[in-house]
Amino acid sequence: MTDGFLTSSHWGIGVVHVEDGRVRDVAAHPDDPDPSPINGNIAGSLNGAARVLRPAVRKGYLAGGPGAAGGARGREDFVEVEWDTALDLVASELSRIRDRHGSGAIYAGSYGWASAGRFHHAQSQLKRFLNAGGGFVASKGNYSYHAALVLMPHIVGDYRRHVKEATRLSTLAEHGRLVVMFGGLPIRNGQVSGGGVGKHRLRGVLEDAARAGVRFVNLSPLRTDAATSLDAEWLPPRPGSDTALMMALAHTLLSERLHDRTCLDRYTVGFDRLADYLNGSDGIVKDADWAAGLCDLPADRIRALARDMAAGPTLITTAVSLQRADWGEQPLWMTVALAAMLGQIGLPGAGYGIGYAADSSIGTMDRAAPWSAFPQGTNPVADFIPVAMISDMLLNPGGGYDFNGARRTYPDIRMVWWAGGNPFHHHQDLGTLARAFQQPETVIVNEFNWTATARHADIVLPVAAPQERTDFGAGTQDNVLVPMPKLAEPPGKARIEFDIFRDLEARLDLADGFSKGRTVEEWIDRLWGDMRRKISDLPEFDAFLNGDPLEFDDPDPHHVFLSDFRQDPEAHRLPTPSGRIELFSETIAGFGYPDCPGHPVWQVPRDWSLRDRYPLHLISGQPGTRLHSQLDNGAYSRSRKVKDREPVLIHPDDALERGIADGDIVELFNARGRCLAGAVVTDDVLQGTIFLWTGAWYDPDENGLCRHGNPNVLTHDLRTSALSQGPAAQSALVEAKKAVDPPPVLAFEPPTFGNLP
Ligand SMILES: Nc1nc2c(c(=O)[nH]1)N[C@H]1C(S)=C(S)[C@@H](COP(=O)(O)OP(=O)(O)OC[C@H]3O[C@@H](n4cnc5c(=O)[nH]c(N)nc54)[C@H](O)[C@@H]3O)O[C@H]1N2
Ligand SMILES: Nc1nc2c(c(=O)[nH]1)N[C@H]1C(S)=C(S)[C@@H](COP(=O)(O)OP(=O)(O)OC[C@H]3O[C@@H](n4cnc5c(=O)[nH]c(N)nc54)[C@H](O)[C@@H]3O)O[C@H]1N2
Ligand SMILES: [Mo]
Repeated sequence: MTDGFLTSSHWGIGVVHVEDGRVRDVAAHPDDPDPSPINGNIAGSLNGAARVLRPAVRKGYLAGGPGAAGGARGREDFVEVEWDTALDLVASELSRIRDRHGSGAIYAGSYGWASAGRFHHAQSQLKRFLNAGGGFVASKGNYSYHAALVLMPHIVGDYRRHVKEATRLSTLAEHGRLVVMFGGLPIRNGQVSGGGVGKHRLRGVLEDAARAGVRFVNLSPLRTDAATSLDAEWLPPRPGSDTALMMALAHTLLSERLHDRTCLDRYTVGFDRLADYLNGSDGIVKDADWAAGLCDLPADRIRALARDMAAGPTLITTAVSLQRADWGEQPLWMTVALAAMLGQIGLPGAGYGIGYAADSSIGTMDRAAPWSAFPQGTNPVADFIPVAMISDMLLNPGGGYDFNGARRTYPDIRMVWWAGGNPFHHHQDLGTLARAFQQPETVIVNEFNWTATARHADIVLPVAAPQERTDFGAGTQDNVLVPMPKLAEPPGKARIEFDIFRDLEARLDLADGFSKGRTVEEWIDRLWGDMRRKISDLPEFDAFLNGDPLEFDDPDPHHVFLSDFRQDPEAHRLPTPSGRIELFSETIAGFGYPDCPGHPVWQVPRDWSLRDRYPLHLISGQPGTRLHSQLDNGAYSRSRKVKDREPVLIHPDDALERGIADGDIVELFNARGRCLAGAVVTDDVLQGTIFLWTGAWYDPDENGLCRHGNPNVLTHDLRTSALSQGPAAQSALVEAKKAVDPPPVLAFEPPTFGNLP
């Protein structure tokens, strides 16, 4: 038995120290071989000044009622109110909107990671509640790997299957030889797994491979994207140039006859179309000399790498960051094409994988059984938007757009309701989002902290945090069930979301469609009971809640992606139109999108035309010190800030040229926006590229300058392509200078509260 109470987070199991009824400290679980220090944020954030303690309504909304806000959202004071007042407002507004405009005028795509815990999952609570009363406009896809979700079914098969069935990295030690990593395999990101992780295995399994003699090549603008212990060779391409680099590798294989023609014939269609393109069907031969000018790597080194890749087992890994960029489908398609040319797809320790290290479970673990979840019900509204089209939707009601072969129309949204996400951290071009958020008549946000999203709401409902409610945790692709006993009371007037929706259900006369008349305890018993019927030897919930995590066997520890297809491509046809890997897709060609034709193509990222004015490529990678924006006001995240600002990594030459010294507060800017950040001068980052981690709480002054360092004031809100309409955050160019008279950061303070006159 562990000494202390357990909790579960997306970054692992924590052992909680409670004192005077408050969470004081969360330590690592002793059985975790590589625990995450992100636990160090929990106590400070839950007890911080930014905690939402009472329901609050924007002053102008309370006085004037619903309507477009004309700039007041995000600027006006709030008035704290009683729960009855807040819930009456929500209930009457929901009824008004539904009566007048229908449920298709409510947007509750509500994207976000929320917290671990199978029952209290924020989006499930909100969506089940809205489904019980008529539904809502949903969102499709995610900010993580949206282009992959749309592209991969056309060319190989469901991307979620790629994730679940990724070739186990443990096969590298025995069968591997070379790992070529586009975007590296950052251990920093492998701290996290959706829904939770019992044990962090990524570092261990890669180190096993290195010890067995496997070589790693880190093709990434950040040296530390490969763990030091892997002793990887660092070949940093210019960000956004990977498609060209991959094409040059492919061209070398082709021109030196190092490609596997037998495998291409057996497992793929359309290679000849791609080969013609590589050979210059558009007038440009995609050879190493051509690519060298785009990716800034020596042509000879590109050729040598291609020969090395063809000389024996090679695993190509591509980070999903590469597809969160202009034309993000292309590096994915070229990854598949390169691996197909090497002829090793379906072999252990070889082939390709997309998204390794983006989640600690990918290629390291799978779950033994489907864990129970709070059912969301069915949504009577069929309408949706691709998730990253939120600003466009709000600004263009009735407007048209392309998506995956369809011509669609934006809904006319009157109400936005968010729970468990932070669009004012996660969405691109926050200046435009702030304008878009003025359009709806009502914005409701459930939060436990005063994030920028809560500040842009009309009605803010304060909710309990994971340690303030009873639940059980389990990662979607992990094999551990974790007790999550309630360890503290929610502070102030904060409440459990289920209870909030139950009260609303009563006000709206929804005939128990949300709660089915059950309490939290009754629901959890039911979900647990469902699992006990499927998994033998599962204890009673009460015994489990006071005990250790329950670990199950890994169902398939040596799995190899597409090994069945390799053995028999007829018996195991892929779910593509041809049943094979499509290096040319008739379907995609038929859509007629100039920015995503029928085979992989090289296109110049949009911001590159601005290089003269904004010469630095901004990469906004996932932060090592937190999960996105979650608990950014906690101790560990704050300990890494530079003079209270989010750290930005800048190469010594770039710093020198601009008179910037390590520890300076700098201003990053382009035509879209400006933010402050704290300079960390380091040659771990490629010259010409700067790294500003995502997730610093957006802290705009009156002129839209973010005082704290959220990169999304600088990113563009143009999507990957008309095919998938995925977010393209990694394609922004910026300039940097030393900041003059930087104002203090106010992000972690609560907003100003006033009284109604
Ligand atoms: N520039 C740039 N932008 C990016 C990215 C990038 O690489 N670069 N990455 C993108 C990616 S991959 C992602 S996944 C997104 C992540 O974007 P989000 O998932 O929106 O980010 P989080 O910070 O995890 O937001 C979760 C919010 O839910 C709240 N929360 C937690 N638990 C609960 C709960 O029980 N109830 C309620 N009501 N709220 C809760 C937290 O306080 C937090 O504010 O960001 C995207 N944005
Ligand atoms: N600690 C922590 N871990 C996380 C998260 C978190 O917030 N915190 N978020 C989780 C989530 S939701 C997701 S989706 C995953 C995301 O996983 P990823 O998308 O893989 O994560 P990133 O950190 O954005 O990118 C990984 C690396 O790709 C490199 N890179 C960026 N652009 C380019 C490019 O154009 N070319 C090349 N060759 N390399 C490039 C950068 O050097 C960057 O460090 O991470 C997950 N893991
Ligand atoms: Mo993500």
